[in-house]
Order: sequence, then C-alpha cells, then structure tokens
Amino acid sequence: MNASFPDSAAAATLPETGLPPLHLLIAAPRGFCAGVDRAIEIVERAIERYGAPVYVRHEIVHNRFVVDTLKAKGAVFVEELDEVPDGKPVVFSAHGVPKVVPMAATERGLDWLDATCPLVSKVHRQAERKVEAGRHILFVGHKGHPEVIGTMGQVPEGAMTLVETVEDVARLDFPADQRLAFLTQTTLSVDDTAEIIAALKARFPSIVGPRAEDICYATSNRQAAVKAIAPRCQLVLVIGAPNSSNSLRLVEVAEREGSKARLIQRATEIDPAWLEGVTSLGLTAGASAPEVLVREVVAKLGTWRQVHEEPVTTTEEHMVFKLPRQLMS
Ligand code: 0JX
Ligand code: SF4
Repeated sequence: MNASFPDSAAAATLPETGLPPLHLLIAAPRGFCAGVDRAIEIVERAIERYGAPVYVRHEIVHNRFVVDTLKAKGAVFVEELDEVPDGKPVVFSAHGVPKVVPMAATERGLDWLDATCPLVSKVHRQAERKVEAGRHILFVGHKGHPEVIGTMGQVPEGAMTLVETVEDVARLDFPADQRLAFLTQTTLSVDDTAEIIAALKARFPSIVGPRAEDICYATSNRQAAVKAIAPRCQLVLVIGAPNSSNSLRLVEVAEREGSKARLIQRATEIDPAWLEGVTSLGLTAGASAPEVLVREVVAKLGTWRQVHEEPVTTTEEHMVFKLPRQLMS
C-alpha cells in the first residue's frame, strides 16, 4: 500500500474491483504546526501538574479528534471563563484571547496558562504598539473568528477596524491626515491578503504595516504545498474542521488551482462516489489536524483502490516554540 511512485505496479488494474489504481499526492508540509504542538503540550502538562480536570477556554485547536483525545485525558472545554469553577486551572486556546480574559482570570485568582501561539501574540504586541504610537489599525481578518476577537481585544474599542475584502477597503472612510497601520490574522489566504494589502496601500499611501504580512510560516507553507499538488489532481482532500480558518484556505487554494476540493474531518466522511473517475488524488491537512488522521484516510482509500503514494515536499519545517515559563520547571 505504501509503494512509492513511479512504480511499475501503478499501471496495473486491481483485479478484484476493476478500478484503476489511485495516484495519491500527499502535500508536505501539512498538519500540525509548532503553535499547535505547543498548545496541546501545554494542556497535557497542565493535566500532569494540576491533575484533572484542567479547563480549556475554547477548543485548544479547531480539531474534534484533538479535543476528544484531551477530554479523555482530563481536559474540560468551555467557551467562556465564567464557566470555569473557582480554584480550577484554565488554559487559553492557541488562537489567543482578548486582554480582559487573563485579567478576569487573575482577578478571580485562577491559575491560568496561555497557549496562544507566539506568532499570534506577536501580532497582539504590534497592535498595542501601533495604537500607542497614535495609529488607527486596519485589521485584515475574518469576522467572528476567535483570533480576530482576541487581537481586536488587545486595544481599546474603536482603535481597530476589521477589513475582510478588497471591497471593504473601497468603503473605508478616513480623513487624509489619519495615521493608519495594518495588521493581519495569521491564517489567511496568502493571495487574497496580498490583494487586500495592495488595495490598502493604494488607497492610503502612508499606511504602515509589517514587512511581510502577519500570515504565519505554517499557513503559507501549507498553501504553497497545496499549490504544488493541486494542478496535478482531479480532487484534493483537506483534513480539517469547518471552523478551522487555515484548513478552509487550503480548500480554496486547491480549487483556484483548478482541482475539486473537499474538506473532511475524518476518513468516514469520504463518499466513495467522489472518487469515480479520479486517478490522481491530492491529500493535505490543516495545521490543527494530526498525522494519524492522514494515515486513517490513506488506509480508507486503500480499502477501495490500490494506492500509490507520492509525497510532494515544498519545504522543510523546523520551528519549535518554548513552553510558558510556569511549565518549564
Ligand atoms: O481557525 P484557525 O486556522 O485559526 O485555527 P486552527 O485550525 O485551530 O489551527 C491551529 C491554530 C492556529 C492559530 O493561529
Ligand atoms: Fe501559530 Fe501559525 Fe500554527 Fe496558528 S497556524 S498556531 S499562527 S504557527
């Protein structure tokens, strides 16, 4: 099942099914990023240190399998801090939280651990700095996403305006002398964001922003890897959750490269009818999807077709983030 491509057996037709073999292009990098590894480790270490239950505000990362695995180890997931009982430890999710959340936890005397990805925290600090420097921030992101709520919650209300599209840029109305800065969510489409930033710079030539946008290395690497496989695929499967921004972007990227694409959470969601006429299939996973789910999908495909895997690696990742100080000792 794990034969590499090209392989003389690849041309053979499965005698039992009469179906042609499936050439499976597996994108790399895919799956867990350094921020997700760190966030999960924070919850696991917190359970070891404090004992169960350890509360987690919001899904630690947007993946049901990860959440269920941590639940089985003693994590309890809630949406708001006021659902955490007095005296119990709480972890904030990788997506970050508004400033008022750790403040409220401290006021209540709760032990809290911040699993916000350091790359999200970096945007938080930038937001504070720009506002301190007297600039209004145009924040490029998706309304309602927890990272957007967390980043907007770093500055006083009204100090930041959300921009979701190029059309939103055209609708902005600021005086010519308004000092502006832009920042972005970390898990956006690289291509869409470049267009939005170009529109911002065209409309407000003196706007300041980061040298590169704030899209993180993991998001851009996973999109580049999908770009490399999608033109060779009739269908790309993306393992990820419907509320996972970076996973949804991978589906869009594959579609823009001319492939069909489907977001799936588990192998059981694959409809065999999707594979009719498909001889070249792509597979990737969002930053919150564990590799075990990739192997589960490959195994499932192998029950229907002879599968020939071709890993397509566009870059290597070696990023590791330190744990919070409280967990180091
Ligand atoms: O919805 P997102 O892509 O921001 O989050 P997810 O799927 O949990 O991915 C890992 C956490 C990313 C934070 O930036
Ligand atoms: Fe951090 Fe990027 Fe991973 Fe989000 S996707 S947790 S910003 S490394």
